[in-house]
Amino acid sequence: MNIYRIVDANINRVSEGLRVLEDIARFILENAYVSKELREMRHQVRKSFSSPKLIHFRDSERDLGFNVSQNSNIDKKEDIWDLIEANFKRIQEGLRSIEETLKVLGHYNESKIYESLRFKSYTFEKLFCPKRSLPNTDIYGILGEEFSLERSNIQVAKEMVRAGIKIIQYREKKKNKSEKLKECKSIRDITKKSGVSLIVNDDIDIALAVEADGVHIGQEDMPIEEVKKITGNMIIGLSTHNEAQAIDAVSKGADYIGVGPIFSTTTKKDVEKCEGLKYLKWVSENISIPYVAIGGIKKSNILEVKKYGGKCFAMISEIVGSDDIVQKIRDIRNILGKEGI
Ligand code: TZP
Ligand code: MG
Repeated sequence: MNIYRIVDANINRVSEGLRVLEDIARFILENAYVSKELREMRHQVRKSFSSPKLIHFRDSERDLGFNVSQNSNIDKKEDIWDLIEANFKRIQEGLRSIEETLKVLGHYNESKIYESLRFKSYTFEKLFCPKRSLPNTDIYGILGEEFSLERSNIQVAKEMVRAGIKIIQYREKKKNKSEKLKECKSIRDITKKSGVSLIVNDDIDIALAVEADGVHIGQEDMPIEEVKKITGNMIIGLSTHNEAQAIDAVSKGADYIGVGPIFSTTTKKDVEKCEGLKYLKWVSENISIPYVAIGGIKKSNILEVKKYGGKCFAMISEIVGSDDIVQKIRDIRNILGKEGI
């Protein structure tokens, strides 16, 4: 029956699409993990249904699709992202076609396998999205309810957004997961509406659940290469306290590093040793990825931090602990020589 031709043609079509994406992941995006997973998927596509009837009904010479394809303009690709999108479409359409056709042929179990492969391809498509990048900004806002003068994290986030902050980190050490998740969902809504990036500290699962722009992890957390496997195109920030950690962070693919503590701080428990301004200066001269100075930074000392190479400044207590958050941010920006908001 000719219906087997549909299955055969689509298994080839899907495998070819996967092969293109596998090569892009390997040679262009240099993501060995995704490339390996796609190869595995390609093998599953080939192996999950076999029947002598497939070859028996194959007839590529007479395949009408070939002529149509040869004379078509639809395939024109402007850039690599078009190519990626087109190949995912091709794969998903092909898998859907196999899935439906196998049902007609009575191969229900195999049809389910191809259906699950189609869902898997949607996940992979997300991993191919262009990498997000840290906004180029002066102030990196960090939440912390216990320092917020009885205001909630949500209220403080709204104030930060009102003040024109472009990146907010959710950092909460006192609450349980479900409280954090609930709060983060609201903060995600607030930040998304105003085009502000949201980074979640520590909890990669919450970052994924609320579709944050990124995660921030420390030296004791999951290694960055493992984090990268599950966070797709999210930004990954890593706290560093010395030169060796900075070099390591760059080589493992961090998108930015935290540099500090610059000055002494009581906001963080068990704060790490760091040669503060000296280390910052070294980073400013030797590290090519974005870096964020942190720890004890105030309106009163921020110019000194700038003198040592600081470009982006993270502050917790100075901002969340001020009576008038919008005014404090305006003051800091004036000191830094930026235009007021
Ligand atoms: N990492 C290094 S110092 C620090 C963190 C999270 C705390 C910064 O808080 P503050 O109030 O700005 O000193
Ligand atoms: Mg941490």
